[in-house]
Formats: sequence, structure tokens, C-alpha cells
Amino acid sequence: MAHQWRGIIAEYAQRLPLATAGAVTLLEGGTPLLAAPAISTRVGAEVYVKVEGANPTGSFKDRGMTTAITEVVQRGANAVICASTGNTSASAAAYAVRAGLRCIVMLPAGKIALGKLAQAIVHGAELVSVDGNFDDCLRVVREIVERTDTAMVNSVNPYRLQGQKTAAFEIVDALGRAPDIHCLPVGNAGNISAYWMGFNEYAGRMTATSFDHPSTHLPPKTDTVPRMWGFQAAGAAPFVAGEPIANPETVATAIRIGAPASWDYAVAARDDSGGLIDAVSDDEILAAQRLLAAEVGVFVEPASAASVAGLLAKAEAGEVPAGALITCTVTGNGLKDTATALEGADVNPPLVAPETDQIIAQLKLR
Ligand code: AN7
Repeated sequence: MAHQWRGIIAEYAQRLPLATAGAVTLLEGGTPLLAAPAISTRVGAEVYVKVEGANPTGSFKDRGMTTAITEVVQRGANAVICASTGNTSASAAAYAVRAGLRCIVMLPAGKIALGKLAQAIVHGAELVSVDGNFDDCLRVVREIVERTDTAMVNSVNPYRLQGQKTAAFEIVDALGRAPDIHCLPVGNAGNISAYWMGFNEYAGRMTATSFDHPSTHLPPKTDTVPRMWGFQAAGAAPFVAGEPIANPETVATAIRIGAPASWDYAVAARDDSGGLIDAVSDDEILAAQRLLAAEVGVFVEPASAASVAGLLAKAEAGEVPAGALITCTVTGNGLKDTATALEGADVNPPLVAPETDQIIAQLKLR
């Protein structure tokens, strides 16, 4: 058999605090780092997108879920629970199937993209629709895990960040060096924290714990770390406000979060890297989503496009260093939220008879 990517726990065994034996995996990771000339031209830099929608359940959450669920199985819990704006629940539901665990997902009512809801349902998760937002859901989940023998698989579970840091490894492995700037969307702020950890470990500035390779000394893979540029939706931008916000609103429902759990880690990532966390408007997010689809060939969900929207805004403001090497994580697959993508689009092209000559003429094909 030709080489098959083995999933992040096996591929990065030397840098993860989990044994590879018994890993619960859908062979996540190994996603494309794709050159994006259409964006490079616009910002005057060399831009790549890390296409996390190519993961098994269509988002970056799978990297953290393989590690979190693997650890839960080893610990011996029999049910997992998460609050979610949709992608965490989709991923938790799928990995719980692999592990034979009950999976309970706490979702803000009416604010989950339909594709994500479908995933939780087909994978047999137990859905609880909460009359509140994500922050309310996360509070309830925290209270439930305190009182019951249910394992939390939100990113406050440290194994989530351990898994998600591997995306930074893959970027450095693909480029042969760290980028100068890394852009990504920020919601609950787990991912920016995880990437910062990953980039630091690869630069030898932090040591990883490995159960499979306890005594391995790992040489640095790169001399530098990138500046971390995080972008929030303007209606859900607590880091820009400098404090949690009560009623987050944005078309990018995945990042409709007002009280991010990984607050301190994200602030450290921003400040220690000499980076920033800024806001982008819903219109900028949707424009970046369209640009990625129409000119890069990658269909992402709205939240994912916040990274590219932010980079374009920074370029517009003249704040992107000329010729810099820049990577943007696009976090989730566009198929998860077709309703938003099709808003205002003509989904009923004119009906024609199945007459080849007429169709050739109509399309002006030569
Ligand atoms: C596509 O699924 O919080 O800053 O409950 O789905 O690490 O939270 C999703 C978050 C970006 C933000 N892009 O990442 C959930 C959830 C997409 C996302 C984020 C999310 P974090």
C-alpha cells in the first residue's frame, strides 16, 4: 500500500503526551498548505492557506478531538460533553463513535449551521438545544462536569490544545521554516493558543512531553516564531474590547463567542509574539469567503475567512511587510454552511430542454 498519513498522534508521537497505541483517530491532519497567489498579489507578500476544512469532519477541531478523546478513553470515562457553535460538536460526535462513548452536545438554539447540526445528528450525539448563546452553554457544561462523571472535550481540556498545536508543526514542516506572520480566526481562543505553543516547541523554546519517547532530545526545526495575527468578528470581539462581551453577534456563527475560555493564553500569544488581535466586519468576512472560493479554489465557512479578511484589511492599511512569508489558517469547510454562502445567489438557473445544439449555442461554446 502507498504511504498513508497516520493521523496526528502517530505522526507527531515524539511531541504529544499520549501513547500511540490505542489512539482514537480518523487519520486527521496532514492538510494542504496551499499557495494563494490571488491573495499574495493583493497584499504584496507570499501567502499560503492552511486548509483545515480538509480534516475528516471538515474542521481543525479534529486535531484536538483525537487527542482529547484518546485521553478520555484511557482515563475510563464513558461519556463526553461539549458546548459548541457547531464544529466542536461535529468532531466530538464522530470521534465518540470511534471510541464507543456517549456524546452530549450543548448547542445555542438556532445559531448552528445546518451542516454541523447534521453531523452531530448522524453520528448519534445527544443534542441539547439551549436558550442562550455559546457562553451560556459552556458555563452549563463546566457545571455538569463538576457534578458528574462526564468528560469535558471543549478546549479547556488541555489535550485539545496539544492536538491542535500540530497544525503549526505541519506548517513549518511544509515551508522548511516558520512563517513571518500567522493569521487565524479567534473565537473561544483555543486555536491561537495551540498554534503559539506549537510554533514555540518547534523553535526549541518550549519542551514537549512524549510518553512514547520520554528521553528523546528533539533539535529545533526552526530559529524563529511568527507574529500571531488573530481576527475576531466585529460583533463578537472581546479581545478588541479588552473584556468579555455579553451579546456577541455575527454572521460567522462559529465564532459568535463573547467570553473566550483561553483568554490568558491568547493574550500571551498576541503579546509575546509581537502580534495583534483585531476585528473584521461581517461584510469583510463574506468578501474574503467569496475571494477564497472564486480565486483560490477553496470553499470555507464564514468564520474561517476571518483570517484572510483580517490580512486583507491590514494590507489595505499598509501594515503588511512587503514580501513577508504569511500563513492563514482557514478553519472549516464551506459545505457546513451552504445557507450563508448561497444568500443572494441565483440558485435557479433557467431550465432548458436536453438539446445539445441549443445548449452549445446558448453557452456560446466554440
Ligand atoms: C470554523 O465549535 O468554538 O478560537 O464550539 O468553528 O479555537 O475557538 C468553534 C470555533 C474558528 C474559533 N473557525 O476557534 C465550536 C467553536 C471555526 C470554528 C473557530 C471556530 P477558537
